[in-house]
Amino acid sequence: MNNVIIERHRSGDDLTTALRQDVREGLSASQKWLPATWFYDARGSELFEEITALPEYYPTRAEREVLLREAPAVAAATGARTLVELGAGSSEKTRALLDALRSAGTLTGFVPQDVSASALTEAAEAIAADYPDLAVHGVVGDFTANLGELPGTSPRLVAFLGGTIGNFPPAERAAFLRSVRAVLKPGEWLLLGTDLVKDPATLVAAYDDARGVTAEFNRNVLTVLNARLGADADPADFDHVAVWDAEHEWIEMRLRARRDLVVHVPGAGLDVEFRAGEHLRTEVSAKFRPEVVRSELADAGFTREHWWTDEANRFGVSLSRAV
Ligand code: AVJ
Repeated sequence: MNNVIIERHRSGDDLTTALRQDVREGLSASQKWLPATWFYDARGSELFEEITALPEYYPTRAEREVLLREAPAVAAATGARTLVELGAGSSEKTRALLDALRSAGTLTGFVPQDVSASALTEAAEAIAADYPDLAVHGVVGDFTANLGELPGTSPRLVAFLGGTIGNFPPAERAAFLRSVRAVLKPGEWLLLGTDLVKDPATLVAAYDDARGVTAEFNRNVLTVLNARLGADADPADFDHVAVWDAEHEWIEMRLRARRDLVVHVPGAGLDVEFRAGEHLRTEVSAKFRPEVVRSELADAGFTREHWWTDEANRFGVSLSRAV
């Protein structure tokens, strides 16, 4: 294949440095926490793909339903020449957009970006093989850090799908949307997927499936600590916990220590003590109300031109234009 290049903004060393910082901050806090990005080594990305096929995990299917139905409308509205996908993962749902933009005759380039080098490379190569006329320019990096360096010909359409925006706490979410706006020219586009507030039982089941795949995904962050920072965490010492925080309207995933224990993290110069029952927060996944998404987009300098949901109203997709 000669229509694919992969650019690395983050080496393995950069990742280790960033993880060390996050560990020093989050694991020495009185309420222990880590950012959700650390699930996604090769194994974590695979586990997430497995999650997307679980009966309880509706967001992927709901979003795919919207994209399959509305991709032609996205293509007609945007006339995008470049599709940039942040946190692309396997890019499976993105094919609906690529197909529609290709049929519309405007698309020349696809820029998938992801923190996981293995997931990104695999996805970029698969797409390059299936779309031989498309210039595929993969970027391995963190979508918060490397936005300014995203390539592509105007008009660009930035897609941030899956509801991953919900992983940011509110203040960081606003900063992130502003930074996306800052790299776009007026008239360029953002396609944003947001999971919607719904009954807590449905939400909790989506993050605590019967087969335990999400539990394994959650514990994978410990394996990443062990591999990158020489830690000695035993995943079997922690239970998977998923709770709905009704005040903040987000799901929290946590790991709960089954006994008093110490995790040594030599790569961060830290010994982390857990009391039996103590929680480590590993993810927040915020759920949204349609009007809040619109106003947050407006605050960041976007006009929402389309709002689509699946038939069952579980998941929303916003198409917005940079003001
Ligand atoms: C990939 C961030 C959208 O928050 O639903 C799946 C990750 N965590 N199950 C989400 C996830 C637990 C997922 N995102």
